[in-house]
Amino acid sequence: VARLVLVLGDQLSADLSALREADQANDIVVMAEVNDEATYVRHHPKKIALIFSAMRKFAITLQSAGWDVRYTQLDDTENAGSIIGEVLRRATETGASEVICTEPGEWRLINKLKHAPIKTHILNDDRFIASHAEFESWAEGRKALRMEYFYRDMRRKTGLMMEGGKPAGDKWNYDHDNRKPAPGEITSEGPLKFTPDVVVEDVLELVAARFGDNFGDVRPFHFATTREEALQALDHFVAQALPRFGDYQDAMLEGEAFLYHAVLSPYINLGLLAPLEVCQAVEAAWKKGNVPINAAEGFIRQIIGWREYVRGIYFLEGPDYAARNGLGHTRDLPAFFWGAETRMNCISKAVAQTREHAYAHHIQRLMVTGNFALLAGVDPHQVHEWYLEVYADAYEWVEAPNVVGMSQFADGGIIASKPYVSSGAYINRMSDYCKGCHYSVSKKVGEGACPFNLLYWHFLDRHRARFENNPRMGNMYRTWDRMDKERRETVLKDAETWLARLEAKESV
Ligand code: FAD
Ligand code: DLZ
Ligand code: SF4
Repeated sequence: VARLVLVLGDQLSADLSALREADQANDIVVMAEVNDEATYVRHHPKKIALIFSAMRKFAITLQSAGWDVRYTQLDDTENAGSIIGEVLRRATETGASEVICTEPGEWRLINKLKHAPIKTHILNDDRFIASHAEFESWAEGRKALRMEYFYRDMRRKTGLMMEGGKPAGDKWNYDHDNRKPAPGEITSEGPLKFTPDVVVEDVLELVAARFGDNFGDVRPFHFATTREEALQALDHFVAQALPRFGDYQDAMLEGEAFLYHAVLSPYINLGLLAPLEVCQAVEAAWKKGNVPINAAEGFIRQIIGWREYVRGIYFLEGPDYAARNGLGHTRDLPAFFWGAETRMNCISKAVAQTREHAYAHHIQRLMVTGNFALLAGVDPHQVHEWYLEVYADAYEWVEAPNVVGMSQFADGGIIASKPYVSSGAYINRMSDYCKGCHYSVSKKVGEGACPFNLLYWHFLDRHRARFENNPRMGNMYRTWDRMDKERRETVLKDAETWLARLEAKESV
């Protein structure tokens, strides 16, 4: 009897464990565009368009390879509307009584599959460097789960940039060289752009009609939607941008959404590219002498270090992770996260770019939008949903640890050893946003003072009990305490006034 092989929208890899386990001669692949997945948050239209286009093309690839694929488009009349609904419908249609699938990247869907009224075998997702068991045994008995140590184990395991058991250049981490401010001009062309073919055009029309009211522009659409295209995007990145990736990793420039970043996360997370092959391409470029060590090591660390580590934390911590609110923050997410006007140029530009591309790089996510939400005390669950919606690479296993943990410190300090907060000075150093801003970054108090300057001290002051004994934050509190009392009172009063204007929906 045939079994069903469920392939989810972010499982578009030919060597998926579920496909390896299945018997091509008998078993039937089920893929479905469903309303439940497309609406559990209001995804950016570009994100939905990317997923549906890539799903349709992957289904064609599987068919050409000989698989019997039952594919449901979103507007098919029989569409059951949910993953489980579609599985059950196909089971009735084919007489299958069992389903094989690879573990989804979200507790929500794992639980649905576990409780589906059909026998379901959930296999490990081995498209990662570390298995759950490996991460658990690494974490076992450790007081602090620091990424850096996990990363070293992944270097040893993969052998990437290792020389005779030692890290290349005798140093594990070259981050110190990766903090250069924005350069005057950018020599990279940005990511490789692809012109939509008929498959993509159909999807763009569908998405515009069904999800056109969601935040985000569906056109122009330039993402890669097949493995072949994603491989071209990888080659392009390695040749064009990687040599300077390290130096300008943390820089931000108005009008330059991509700088020297890879923009490969949407493809890796969909399964079009494997994390190891991406790192091997980078290592090869470094070995050839085309790329400096700080760029190659920095990039490889993001993938085999951070990416694997956040996944490990998501599955280690369990289904309640995304609901955590360690600092008790309750403010509603301000309307300017959805494009309403704000006079803060950094936020305005980061949001506009997100609307256009469904993309922002790490420092914009962490030190502009994330920093603001944390300083202003926004409810981390609303922040979490925003990030899950607006970025083309956002799936809960990777988004939630980055947002709830790293950016909002809402997991109580599992991922971050101190909150990522900064005043306007950091943004000014790393970007050109401040010169075009209504606010003055050099103003610490009074009318026109940069809100990040005010809110930074407000945050530290209101969370004093939680953070003053954190050894990495002592300096911040000492600086605060050295200010005279009157000054501190003015800063806090101005911050309160600004927050009251925010709450009153006045123009901020
Ligand atoms: P590059 O800067 O070129 O980095 C190279 C690669 O490293 C990326 O493609 C990505 O696969 C990996 N990577 C780098 N940092 C991380 C990280 N912290 N966690 C996981 N992978 C990483 N990444 C996502 O893939 N999905 C998300 O939903 C997501 N949400 C984020 C939310 C916040 C608040 C923050 C601070 C970071 C988030 N990240 C997320 C991590 C990172 O910002 C993106 O992976 C990166 O911006 C993707 O763009 P890129 O391919 O140009 O990355
Ligand atoms: C994100 C997403 C969207 C928008 N749509 C679909 C879909 O229609 N069908 C599908 O199989 N998967 C979709 N996905 C991806 C799933 O939500 C994803 O598998 C889970 O979030 C787990 O990572
Ligand atoms: Fe952002 Fe402040 Fe700079 Fe304006 S002055 S761009 S609000 S950091």
